[in-house]
Amino acid sequence: MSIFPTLTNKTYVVMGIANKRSIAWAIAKTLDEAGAKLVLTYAAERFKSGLESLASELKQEAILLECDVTNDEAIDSTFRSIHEQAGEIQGIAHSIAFADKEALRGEFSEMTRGQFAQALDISAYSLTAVVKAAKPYFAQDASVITLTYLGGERVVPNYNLMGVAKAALDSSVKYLANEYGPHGVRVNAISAGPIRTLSAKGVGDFNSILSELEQKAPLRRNVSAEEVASTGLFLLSGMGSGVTGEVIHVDSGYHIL
Ligand code: NDP
Ligand code: KAL
Repeated sequence: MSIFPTLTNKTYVVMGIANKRSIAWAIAKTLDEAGAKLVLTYAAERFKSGLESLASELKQEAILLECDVTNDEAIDSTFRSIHEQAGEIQGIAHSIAFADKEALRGEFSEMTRGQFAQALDISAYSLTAVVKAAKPYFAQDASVITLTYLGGERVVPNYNLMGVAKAALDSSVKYLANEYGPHGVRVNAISAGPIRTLSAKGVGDFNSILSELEQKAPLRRNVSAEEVASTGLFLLSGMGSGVTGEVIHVDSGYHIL
């Protein structure tokens, strides 16, 4: 008997696919493999055609919707539309973060008030905004995941204001888990090790972070987006029932050092 969960006829929303390297894309492929009905959201019209060609690789036909998470009305109308087109929502993968590149190098305190507010808005508040908008449409045992990073727990050079945003995100996961638990909705985070994606490109000293993990982490290797996605499948499916308010590190064990 296979223990691979079956998600046939269950609707999952995946937010944050920029391209084929995105962690969200690995999550979408894994959910698709498990038979889920997928809704993929993108930030702006210019990303639509790229996502359409990626989505054509999926087994099931996905619904594509624009959703800029800085806009409350856009979030509300996206979730209304998801409900109209796909019924109740079994789960959401929130894989979205942004900070001004200029603030992701050098001194932490050199950032501006505006850079700080934008990073916290897109990378932390958006999780709550999305959960709030989905509330009327959640299935009774729905599950939400978000992606976080170790730089929210301890100082990692150059991560700067994103570290503060991830700390806020991790804390939001706990408050949301407590509030939504009585409704049967679980909320968890995956803390991923460094993975070469568009976001990781050209920021900080990414290569040295990859090689430090390879040399020191218990597993002595880096992790793949697919490994993050299989933990995502566990949390988003019934296999993770009983787990909420948790941060699971998928980082070869680096965080224990
Ligand atoms: P990607 O660059 O592939 O994904 C980041 C996504 O954020 C993009 O799809 C981007 O959308 C989206 N986004 C930014 N601003 C907005 C907005 N206003 N509205 C909607 N979407 C927006 O990188 P990753 O896959 O690496 O990142 C996904 C998550 O994983 C992030 O939370 C990141 O912090 C986290 N993470 C990544 C790690 C890594 O090493 N890569 C390690 C640990 C955590 P668009 O392209 O359409 O603008
Ligand atoms: C310590 C690490 C090295 C890198 C330092 C900071 C990384 C911050 C992540 C943040 C999400 C990156 C950006 O916001 C980049 C942005 O300013 C420019 N890029 C874009 O606009 C592209 C086109 C779009 C698609 O990107 C976004 N985000 O919209 C952290 C490493 C080791 C681990 C990482 C990369 C963690 C993480 O949180 O992503």
